[in-house]
Amino acid sequence: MAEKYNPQETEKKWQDKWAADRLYHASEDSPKPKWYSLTMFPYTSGNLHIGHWYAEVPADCFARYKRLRGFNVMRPVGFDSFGLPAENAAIKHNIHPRIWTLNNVENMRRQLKTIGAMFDWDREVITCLPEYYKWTQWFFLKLYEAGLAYRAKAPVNWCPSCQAVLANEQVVDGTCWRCETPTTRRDLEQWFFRITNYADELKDHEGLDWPEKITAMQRNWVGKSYGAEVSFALDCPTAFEKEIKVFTTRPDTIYGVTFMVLAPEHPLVEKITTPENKAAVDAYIKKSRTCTEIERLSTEREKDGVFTGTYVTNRVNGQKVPVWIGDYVLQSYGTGAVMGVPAHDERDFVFAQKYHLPVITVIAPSAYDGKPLEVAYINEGVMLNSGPFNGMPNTEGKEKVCDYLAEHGWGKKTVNYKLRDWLISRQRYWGAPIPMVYCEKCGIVPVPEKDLPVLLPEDVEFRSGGESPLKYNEGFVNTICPVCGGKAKRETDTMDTFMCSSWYFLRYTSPGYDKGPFDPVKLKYWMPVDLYTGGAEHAVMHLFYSRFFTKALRDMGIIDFGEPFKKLFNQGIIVSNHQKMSKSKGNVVTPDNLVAEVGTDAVRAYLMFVGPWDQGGEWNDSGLSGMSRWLNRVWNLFTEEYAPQTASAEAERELERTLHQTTKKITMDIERLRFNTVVAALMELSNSLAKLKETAAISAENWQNTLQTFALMLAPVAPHIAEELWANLGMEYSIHNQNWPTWDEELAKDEVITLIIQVNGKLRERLEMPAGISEAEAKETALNSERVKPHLLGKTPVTVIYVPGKLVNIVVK
Ligand code: ANZ
Ligand code: ZN
Repeated sequence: MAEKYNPQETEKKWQDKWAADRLYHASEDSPKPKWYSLTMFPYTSGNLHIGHWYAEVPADCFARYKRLRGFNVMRPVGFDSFGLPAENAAIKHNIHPRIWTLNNVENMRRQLKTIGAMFDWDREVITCLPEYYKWTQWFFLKLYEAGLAYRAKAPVNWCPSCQAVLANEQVVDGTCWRCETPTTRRDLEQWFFRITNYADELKDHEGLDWPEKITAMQRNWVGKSYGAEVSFALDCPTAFEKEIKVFTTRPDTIYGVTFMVLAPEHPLVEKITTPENKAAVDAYIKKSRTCTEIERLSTEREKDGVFTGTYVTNRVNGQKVPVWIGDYVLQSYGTGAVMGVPAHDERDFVFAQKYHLPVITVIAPSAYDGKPLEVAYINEGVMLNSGPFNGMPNTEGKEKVCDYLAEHGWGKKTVNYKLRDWLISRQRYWGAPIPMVYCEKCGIVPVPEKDLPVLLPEDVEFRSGGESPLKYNEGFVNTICPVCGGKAKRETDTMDTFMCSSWYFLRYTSPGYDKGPFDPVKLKYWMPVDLYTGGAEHAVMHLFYSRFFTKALRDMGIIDFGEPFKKLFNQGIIVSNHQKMSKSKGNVVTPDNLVAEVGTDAVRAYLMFVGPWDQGGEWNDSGLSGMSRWLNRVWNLFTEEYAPQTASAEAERELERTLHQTTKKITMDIERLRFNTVVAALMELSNSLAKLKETAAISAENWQNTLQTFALMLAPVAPHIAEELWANLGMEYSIHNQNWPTWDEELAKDEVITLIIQVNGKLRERLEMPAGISEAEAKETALNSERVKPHLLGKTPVTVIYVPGKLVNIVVK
């Protein structure tokens, strides 16, 4: 009897050896083709949960497979470590964010090592360390030089009682998280990146192998709308402006306008509001200030507004229409003003019903009877009540109305994007300081590159209000102007942490490099990332910003490619009792405990087995024990003595076929990132081998080769036990440096037999079937055969007789 397998001991042994040998260190001077395998780096929350494992394990399996396929695989790891949680923890537990974060890094590093992944630890990056954020600041300077960074006023959440800026997360139901005072919005000078310059390019995913779901979300995020800007005549004694411009995607409905709505923040509101309406307008503006844009646009929210008292003229027909304000119109989109066409827009219809505004149908539904519409008609149709355009299909009308407006100077075709510039200023401590200085004489001055990094001071006082302590740190704020040497003040905002993660994958290519953010030669070798995996929740922000950075760098001539991630894949989530795991539900699975119980390989194999990787699956403790028992059976298969008798050609052929078939299946499934069926196929193979072993009809040499092939295919899934079994077979270290097995199509083919199908003894069909077909399969195929079915109609099969490899006889009454 072989000794029982001890996963914990074996796993530790190999992990130590792999680390000592730097087995997974990837260098650039390999003759093999490169493969950059990347998983979104974890945030330093402190603990690795099962979701992290689910992100890492199948990705590691694939990277290992690529390595066996002859690629020079680089799989780096690091920590996203700036951000609000560290600061909150600091305030709550009175611990410095740096200490809190670095403690977490240490714990998570230890936990990550238990995964037994092929991480190249020499490439670790930690975004909160000066050696890293120095280059984050460098990127800021580059974007500034390129005209892609600018300063402008933008609203922030403000608590009037704490007198402090609040992050979005700190506004709970419109109130301050600390004192529950309703928050307001306040304008502050902040830094933006001109990501909108890249709107069209970011919408385009040509040549990328990305999930359609994600590319669609990115296109929506860019939100390109074709339409027209139309000006309405304003004749108001208190405003010198003579027109108000709207943006519409439906110029074909211009004759159906019965009102106009301005965003409450629209600069004309104050000027055109008549004295009798002023109180109502002011109250409305005040109310809408407490809502976020998302709330304002929500379809569930009631659309309301107030009348300003002023009218504008629709120039195409001379109609006067009232000007309202309503907070479903956003100041930041289009022109901040909308022409209301209730007949053909759902929101406008609701608005018109509520305030008894007229509804004029200008696009006829088919077989329109001329009666008032019950709901907005938003589809295509023929134009009516539209002057010279009557009778024209509205699709054509869209173009024609634009031409008409342009001829008269009343409007023009335009394109609008939902995408906004990226606001990167954070009024926080735990982030990379923005490397800018304000000088009384010279104005805004960038910190010279040679003075980077602008270090975050250590000695700061945290204020519970949430405002950046940097503002009150005299030593930090007061500096000298790099241009004139006079007194100057530093920018006290820090950068959005999404900046740190927008380029970390570039840093991995040469993490120690100190002449720039990356060594251009190494970068050229590794980039782009061949397979990027991570959660679908990053569809827009992180994946979007990373693409922007890459494109901006390309346009600065620093790199020569424009897309960072060739292939993208999003894993699903692991649930427990059909619910997302959460502390409050008490259904959290802790990887550390599992590893202690059954070992890493079993957890790895189980995570891959629970379901297709992109769909996730249900965690089940007994499933995990099953996996652990399977690995034990594999152990026994290898280590319990094999005593061959005389080899049989038939058994050897069966073994050969099974091996080639399984190799083919596993290879193709790994290529599709379908790891659940890979594990299932390995299990099936081990069962077949166990049966064949009993027959003792396989030669000793052939048996040895078979075990080698099996170990190789097990290696990406369960790298430790595979390494141990490989060593036991007397093979050279390391299994992870070998070649993936190949298969032969011919040898993988099933042998074919001809089955005769009879009904009540009469020959009805001959069927070609694989030699190894089971009795149940043979009977089922026979009963369902098209030639046989007519003879079974209305009758019941009494017995079905199977003569293996020869015949199925169906007896019916
Ligand atoms: C008149 C009209 C008639 C409209 C009709 C639609 C249907 P997207 O596709 O999102 O670009 N709109 C324009 N600016 C707005 C703003 N700042 N806030 C809220 N809504 C705004 O939608 C553009 C449409 O949304 C525009 O076309 C305008 O309403 C409205 F039968 O103009 B439409
Ligand atoms: Zn100066």
